[in-house]
Amino acid sequence: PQTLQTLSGLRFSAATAAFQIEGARTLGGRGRSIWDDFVDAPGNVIDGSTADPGPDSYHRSAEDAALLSGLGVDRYRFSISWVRTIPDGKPGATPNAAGLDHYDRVVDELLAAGVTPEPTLYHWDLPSGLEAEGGWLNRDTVHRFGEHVEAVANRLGDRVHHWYTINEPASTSLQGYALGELAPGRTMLFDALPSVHHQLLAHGTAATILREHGARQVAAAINHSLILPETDAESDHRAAATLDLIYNRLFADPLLLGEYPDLEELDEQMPIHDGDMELISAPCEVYGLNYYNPTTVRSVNEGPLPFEMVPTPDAATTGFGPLWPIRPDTLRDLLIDMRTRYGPTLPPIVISENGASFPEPEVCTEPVRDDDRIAYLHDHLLAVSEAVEAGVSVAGYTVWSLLDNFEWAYGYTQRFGLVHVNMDTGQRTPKSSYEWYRDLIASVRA
Ligand code: GCO
Repeated sequence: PQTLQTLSGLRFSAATAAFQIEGARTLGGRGRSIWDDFVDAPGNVIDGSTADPGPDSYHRSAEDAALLSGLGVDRYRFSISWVRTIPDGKPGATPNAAGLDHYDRVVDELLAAGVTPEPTLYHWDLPSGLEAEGGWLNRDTVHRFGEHVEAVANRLGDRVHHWYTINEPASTSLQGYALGELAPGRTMLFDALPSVHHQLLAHGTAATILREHGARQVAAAINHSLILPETDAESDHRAAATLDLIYNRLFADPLLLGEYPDLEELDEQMPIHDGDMELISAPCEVYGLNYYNPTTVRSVNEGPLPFEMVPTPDAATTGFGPLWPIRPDTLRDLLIDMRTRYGPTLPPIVISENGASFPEPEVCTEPVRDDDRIAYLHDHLLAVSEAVEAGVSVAGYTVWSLLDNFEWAYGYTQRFGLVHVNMDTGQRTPKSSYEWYRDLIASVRA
């Protein structure tokens, strides 16, 4: 459609993450991460699946590259597993050659397919040995991460110039350390806050190392959500402001303004050392932003948190049900809010993830007709184009995900792919949305 022509300057991409697609958890000298521990403990993953073999991209990366080439995307966002490069995460370890060889091959396959690699250096697979020493609550983890980044940059920095540092630190802190829904499954509530600071420091540390290796684009991938009060009551507005603080500003303010928002109401302090905020807020070429849905909250007086998430009124939902409403207009509003809040310190935004799961068959005999996904993606791209027309600078858009994959605690029950994957055989079958995205990219380029 005509209106999407405003997007002709964007780079288009599709995303995956190592633990969600690779399988091969015990091959190539790979070590154990907090996600291996999480999936191996009974009861954590809804369908008991372990991500292995899953889409088996460890063995099928050439097929994935061919699918990306057929899609016509400019770029591919995938992640490099820390436990493949430094299996135990220990200080001063010699990097694991087989792990680096694997990503070397992946990069060459992508370049040969005409797709620019844009790897993420941390998509949740923290080495278990580091979690035993406090994980992201421990400042040393930042230095260990730097060693992983150094090993990867040494090996790939001649061919890879676009990088993501850390992925969705809010999910790790809130769901991983505060609420226990994701690995490492800790339930520390507000005591989890140091994990925020250390992940942001990991971003800054990685950015410095990558720039020394000639990086042209470095960004974190920050998940945001527009927070809506359930009613117009003042208490609901206050609850929404608190969640907005914890979910959005806690990450964007330090990255873009070099300071944390006022955390007095949380009665917590960040473990900041001299120089940290400068490192965290060193300017980046783009701001990576993952967006899926708004969050509606109501205020509550009892319990550990001052708010509770509730269904968004009158919104259609994805495969996840009522807490994943479909409201593309909130992406437009969030992008405009970002610009209003951060003004000239906000670089162009790259949507580093956007997508949806819908109930789809485990085995397909003919291509899945995922009209609901096409509508979701189309409407969110339209929202992006409205934000662009309103003056927000957007440099790229990324679909989550190229492939159906291991959806964390939801195992294989939530399918996000443009390409269907049979998890028993690894067979890949493009869905209608794959053809739609391919045609969309071609048409905005025309
Ligand atoms: C992330 C996301 C992805 C999810 C996607 C759908 O960390 O980037 O959590 O890994 O699969 O957001 O839930």
